[in-house]
Amino acid sequence: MRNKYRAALAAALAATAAMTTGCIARDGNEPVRPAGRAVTVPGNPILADGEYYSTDPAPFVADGALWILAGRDQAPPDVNDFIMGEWQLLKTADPASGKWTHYSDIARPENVFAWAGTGRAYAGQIVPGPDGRYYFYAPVLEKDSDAKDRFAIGVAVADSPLGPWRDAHPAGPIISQRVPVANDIQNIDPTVMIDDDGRVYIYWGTFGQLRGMELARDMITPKGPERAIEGLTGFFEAPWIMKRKGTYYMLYAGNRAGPKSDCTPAVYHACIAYGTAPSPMGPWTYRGVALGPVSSTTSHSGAVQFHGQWYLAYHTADAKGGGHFRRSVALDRMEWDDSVSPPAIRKVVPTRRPQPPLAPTRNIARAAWATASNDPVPVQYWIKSLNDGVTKAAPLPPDMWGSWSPRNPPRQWIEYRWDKPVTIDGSRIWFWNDQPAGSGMGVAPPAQWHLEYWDGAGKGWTQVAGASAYGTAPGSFESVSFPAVTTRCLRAVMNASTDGKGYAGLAVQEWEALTPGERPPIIRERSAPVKACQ
Ligand code: FUB
Repeated sequence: MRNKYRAALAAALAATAAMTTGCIARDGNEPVRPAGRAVTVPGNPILADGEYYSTDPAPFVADGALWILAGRDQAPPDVNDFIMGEWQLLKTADPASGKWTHYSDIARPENVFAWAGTGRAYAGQIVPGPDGRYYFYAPVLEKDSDAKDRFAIGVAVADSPLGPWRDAHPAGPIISQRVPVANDIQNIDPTVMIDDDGRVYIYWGTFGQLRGMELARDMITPKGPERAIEGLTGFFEAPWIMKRKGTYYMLYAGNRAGPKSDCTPAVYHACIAYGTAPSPMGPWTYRGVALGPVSSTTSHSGAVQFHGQWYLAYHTADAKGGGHFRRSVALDRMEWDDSVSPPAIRKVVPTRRPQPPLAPTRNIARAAWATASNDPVPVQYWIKSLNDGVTKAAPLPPDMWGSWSPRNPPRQWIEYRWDKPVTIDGSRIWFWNDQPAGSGMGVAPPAQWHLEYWDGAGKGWTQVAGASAYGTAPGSFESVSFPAVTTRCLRAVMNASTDGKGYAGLAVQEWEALTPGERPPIIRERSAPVKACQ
């Protein structure tokens, strides 16, 4: 009886330890595996309530189920940093059922690798090995290293995706700035493929640098040589290797940006692009875009075939309280166009769980086409964020319209155009700054601003009459009201801050145009510009 009680107590303590510290093997005992919690989800993101953010998905199939390895974003809402202490798993027997099991904290860098520090549990991948075990390729920070960049890739092994994960190469990372050869890149985002002939290949990299190398068949030992992979246009990071019908495919986060780019309008954002090759080491040919930019600045994907259907797992900022550093995993179907050679990936259509109806509003900006005096807007900014309805405590440049350039002019304007005349009697604007008022450099609040509308009766651009004060404080909405005007085009004209020697740039996170009464919101995703007022 006493022994039974002891055993139960030991099991309970072990289970608590596993839930709080990740899954650790205990010599001679049954492995302790984290308990999952069932979640039923009506759509993307999979975990949406903001309790757990999940990021950098890497899907795989094991034990008849579809699994997704994910990191965990833990940054507070106003912190722009990858604070990521652990990895987690999501598992489903059928993605269409919406029934998932969520295993949090399946591993932490410092628990698996004696040579790793805490945090920075970046994008890894679990690969079922030929020996029936699972291999986990994990980018972590080395605790003690004289390398300029301490990111390194370790390999862990386990009998189950749930662990316990043990370092498969306790001597240290298999890839770093020091091993197997010296390199000067950031060694993260590993992706691994076992080819049909049993040979194993690993690819990794970020900031435009992609490397590839053969591993020994033990899934662990670098065989080399380490090669720079070329030909994947706009490669930024997040490679994902796979093979279908004899062709090698590389999905990746691409950031070739510009108003005419097929990838992304803003350089901070990314699309998921892909290329193909006839052999694991190339030559690689760029083929197009598999997924357009998502709501988070980073994009990271993995594809998998499960019960005959291909799926793309990716992350977004769409969960409750989500953001660029509070991302959440989504899963959608991925289809192939087999009428071309090599078969092409059809652009994935992202889906979302049903959203609550938006509250009635006076703001009609979301139905307008936005343009600006500095068109084409510099690629770090995004004109469409002016009227996307989103303001953030710690925005990144593509969360705003901006005008900063090495030589800023004294005046800029932003403009809304509607298809038909609208009646407006107020406006709210949210300025952003990194320099104080009166500065002649960086981005500062405007010295003054005012609203002008297009007078179709012949006066052209006309300042609104009888406006209340135009506030210029950054970081919250400044409101202005005026007797109603009816127009098709509205401008906010801003005089740049100056120190008498130069002019600062200007930036606006959100700009609203208000009608006299509330109405159901009209949101238009416009792909073509609305005609100018003239
Ligand atoms: O999550 C940290 C980093 O953000 C990943 O390693 C990149 O791929 C990007 O998603």
